Amino acid sequence: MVKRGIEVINTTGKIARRAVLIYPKFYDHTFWSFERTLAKYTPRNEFGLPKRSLPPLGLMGLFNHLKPYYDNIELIDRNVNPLPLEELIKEADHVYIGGMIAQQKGFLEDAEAVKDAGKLLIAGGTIVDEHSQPRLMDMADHLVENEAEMVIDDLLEGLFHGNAEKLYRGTHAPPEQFFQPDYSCINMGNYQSMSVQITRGCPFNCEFCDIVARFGRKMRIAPWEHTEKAFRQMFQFGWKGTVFIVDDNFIGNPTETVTLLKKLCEIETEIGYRFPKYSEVSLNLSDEKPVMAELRKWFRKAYFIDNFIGVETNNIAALCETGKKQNLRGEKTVQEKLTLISEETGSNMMIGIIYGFDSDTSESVDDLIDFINSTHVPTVMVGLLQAPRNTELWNRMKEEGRLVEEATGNNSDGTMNFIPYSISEQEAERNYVRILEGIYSEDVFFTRVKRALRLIDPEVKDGTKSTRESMHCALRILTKENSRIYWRHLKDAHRIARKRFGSKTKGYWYILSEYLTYCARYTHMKAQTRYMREQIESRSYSQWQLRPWREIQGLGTMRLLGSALNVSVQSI
Ligand code: B12
Ligand code: SF4
Repeated sequence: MVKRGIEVINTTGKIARRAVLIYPKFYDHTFWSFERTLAKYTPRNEFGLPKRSLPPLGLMGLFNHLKPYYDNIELIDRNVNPLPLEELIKEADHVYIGGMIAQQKGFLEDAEAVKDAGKLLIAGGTIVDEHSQPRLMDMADHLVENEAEMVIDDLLEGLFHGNAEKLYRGTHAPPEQFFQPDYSCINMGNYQSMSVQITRGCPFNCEFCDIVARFGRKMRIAPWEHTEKAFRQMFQFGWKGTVFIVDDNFIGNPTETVTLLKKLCEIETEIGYRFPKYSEVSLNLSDEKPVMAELRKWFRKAYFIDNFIGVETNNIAALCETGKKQNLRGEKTVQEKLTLISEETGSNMMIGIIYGFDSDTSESVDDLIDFINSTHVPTVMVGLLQAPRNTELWNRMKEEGRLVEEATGNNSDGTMNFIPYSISEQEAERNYVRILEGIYSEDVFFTRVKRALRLIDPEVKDGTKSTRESMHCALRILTKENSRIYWRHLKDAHRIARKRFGSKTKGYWYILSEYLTYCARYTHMKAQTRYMREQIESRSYSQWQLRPWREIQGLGTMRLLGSALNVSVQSI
């Protein structure tokens, strides 16, 4: 492994005195931010602001890597710390800034402030894209695109010698090189959950997904010592909450995942604490193969309380079109597969749904709503189909002349960046609101909640937040926004819990606390649904956005699209 930067700098000293790492603010309401839930129910952070869901893991790893090269280094999450940026970076020689496209506004604001203060600016994270981020490319002194591990030392060496390049393009790092996060660089109390990354990559190749382009199809698994260290550190620093294993498909290599789960159980037995965990997995977790049955068993033992699954749609033609064949395997229906997973893992799940495939129509919306409402899954992330750069869908849309603009980087903002085939863009957006309202009305949501409460049962039922914090949240959920709704369904939750586990047992309290978690999420979903309706109702549409591609093609593309669209398509 080439480690030129490290060797040269180690023999000659530090790169500079002080570095500050910045995680910019998220401004827009997004599905996963759950900011309304966090603002209303959780205790405040150290600055008196609402907690955030998760810490900036990429920067925590970068922090650890950079530590030896500066006398002084600090990580600041701007979603947590409200102090003015100018003050925070006053003493810094180098400012590193990283994040995702959904942070674009905050990113550019901070980048501008850093440059105004005359500091050296280094940008990285999934936002960095030579083609779609021209302002950032202009503003930053140095940028790292893709994974940073294989190029970071070249950058450091360049900074040291004053000859660093403008853009470093990372390649897939071998797992032993993965940055290891340093959990001491954040105040864990500012977050609702902690995160760990164990693997990168996914063996599948769904047409719309940029994960494969980003991380490859071969699973790269961090050495066990990295994972063990992360869990030990979280425990050592007193973390007692949930841990999100952020891997894009934690079961990409099922045999290896079984081994990992066994090791997680061992280490947690040794430290005497079981973190409630959640992750992202593909639907083939329900397959009949023995290794999948083994996996489901170990998910339960390893105390997974939730898993996110990309179900995408009930439209079989759409699944074929998008190459999501793993969702079509076997004889079982999707509902049966989801039920089996919850029954055998004991954990609940969140599912992702996408609308806007070529074979989706306005008529298929009701089917989709009915399908979602027939499951036991309360938390459903619905998005309109987007074609991010570097995906096969992007290439196809470009080839077919349907691409209109860059994807927004927020897959649940009700926008599409290409012309849908069977419906117009306007119809797609209106149908999006219909879907949200169809699945987040009180009756259907709480029906799904009650189904979930009848199924979930992870092996260990302790280990969640401290009683004081839980009580604080519970009190707020039952006294603030929508509280009448939450009281109304509480008696059913109580009955289900009592019938399954007897009164006031651990199982009983587990079910009730899960019920309250769903209530808290509902506050966010309901507000997000309202917000999306307002957003979409306020949009205006050009002629070409009122027709599906199917018709536009028939009418003659050029005449309908007009010059404005042609300019933007050609520039992409
Ligand atoms: C965990 C996660 C989240 C978490 C927490 C994120 C947080 N801290 O706020 C939650 C669940 C809240 C979340 C939410 C969202 N997410 Co998200 N999320 C992820 C996920 C699964 C893992 C991120 C992670 O921790 N990776 C591990 C670390 C080690 O990797 P990393 O951060 O990329 O860092 C590496 C490099 O980028 C680099 N690096 C990072 N920063 C910097 C800075 C500098 C200076 C340098 C040099 C290098 C560098 O170094 C690291 C090692 O190589 C990624 C997918 C993925 N695998 O990356 C999606 C991902 C980042 N999310 C995405 C999206 C779209 C969203 C949402 C908009 C979804 C939605 N509709 O709600 C929201 C927006 C967030 C919000 N708060 O509102 C997209 C972003 C697309 C893009 N190009 O920006 C991704 C890539 C998934 C995808 N393929 O679509 N997300
Ligand atoms: S299974 Fe998930 S992570 Fe893998 S390619 Fe498909 S959408 Fe992407």
